Amino acid sequence: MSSKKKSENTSALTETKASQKLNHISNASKSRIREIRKKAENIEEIIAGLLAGNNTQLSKAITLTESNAKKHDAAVKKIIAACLPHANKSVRIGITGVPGVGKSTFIESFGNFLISIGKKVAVLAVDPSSSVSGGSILGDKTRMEELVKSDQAFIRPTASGDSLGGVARKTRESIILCEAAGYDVILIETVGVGQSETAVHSMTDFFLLLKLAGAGDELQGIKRGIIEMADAILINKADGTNEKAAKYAKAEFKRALHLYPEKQSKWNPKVKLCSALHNSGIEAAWKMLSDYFEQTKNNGFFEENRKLQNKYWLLQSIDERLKNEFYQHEDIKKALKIQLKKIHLQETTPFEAADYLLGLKR
Ligand SMILES: Nc1nc2c(ncn2[C@@H]2O[C@H](COP(=O)(O)OP(=O)(O)OP(=O)(O)O)[C@@H](O)[C@H]2O)c(=O)[nH]1
Ligand SMILES: [Mg+2]
Repeated sequence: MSSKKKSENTSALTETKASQKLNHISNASKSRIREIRKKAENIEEIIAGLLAGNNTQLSKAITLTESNAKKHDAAVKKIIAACLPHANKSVRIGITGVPGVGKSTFIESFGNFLISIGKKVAVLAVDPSSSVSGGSILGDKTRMEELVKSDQAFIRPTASGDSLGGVARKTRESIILCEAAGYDVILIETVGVGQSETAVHSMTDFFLLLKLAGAGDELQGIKRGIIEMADAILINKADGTNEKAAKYAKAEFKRALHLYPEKQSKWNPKVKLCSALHNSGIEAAWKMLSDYFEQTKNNGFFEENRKLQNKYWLLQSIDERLKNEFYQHEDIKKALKIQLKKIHLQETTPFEAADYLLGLKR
């Protein structure tokens, strides 16, 4: 008895207490360590899976890059860094055209053709309107029935975001991830009515404009600048009773394209017919694209253009970051509200207010 009592009072007891205390601390940190390890394992798993061409892991990686949460920053950097050495080995094709021209139908037909010749096809999108509506340009996967089912295809709806810049950045990162996952043809869709074409043009090697016969440019909502960016105009729905009008439109566009200055790529933009619905002109479209890639890889433009695009995206990223850091700062948010009110009351000028806001310590 006494010996037990004695032992309870010895340093051994103190030690037990101490170790209990330590245990308590180490339990908390243990779970923290476990959490960190789990996250690290998850990231490793995502990277390994993605590089092995696993679509589920690719999706997870894209979801992480699309997240605006600061806590994902480190993971995203790690994933991108792991993917970069495996990226760049693809052709990136921008596809634009007004709603209803047949973009989704074309991507289904073209994508399936590409898979039939052994390619892996990723479909991404840039759609600024979906950032507002929360909707998605590729919501109509019903038009891509076959492609959706193929394990050689990866279809990702447009990223949502609060600005075109944000959405475009996410799409650019997705391109890198898709390439690292082994996708060798990247199709990037956008609706041909706004600023998003410029963004898509600046992240692709080839810019394809889908058009309809018989509708004027005003009617199709296509801006002159978009025609200037196009490496090819594909007149879709050249089938049935529409075929004659399509042939006529082709001649018209060919004439019109002569009026544009020579492209830096030295490529002469082509005008072709196709019927996405009936799979005609699809193989010819790929042949034309292959010719383009061959020509621009031989004359150095392909490589040069990607470098230029990277420089452009560096500046874009800085712009984007600076703007976000500014507008998301709590003090700025409050001060901006006050300055807007002051402008309304004509108590300050926009320039004065801007000077003041930009001069605030953040
Ligand atoms: N006749 C004919 N109809 C086509 C062709 N391609 C597409 N269509 C039809 O045109 C309609 C619109 O096609 P989509 O592929 O959804 O067009 P979209 O450009 O993706 O449209 P948005 O997603 O709204 O921008 C559908 O009813 C298609 O079946 C074609 O080559 N010929
Ligand atoms: Mg569509």
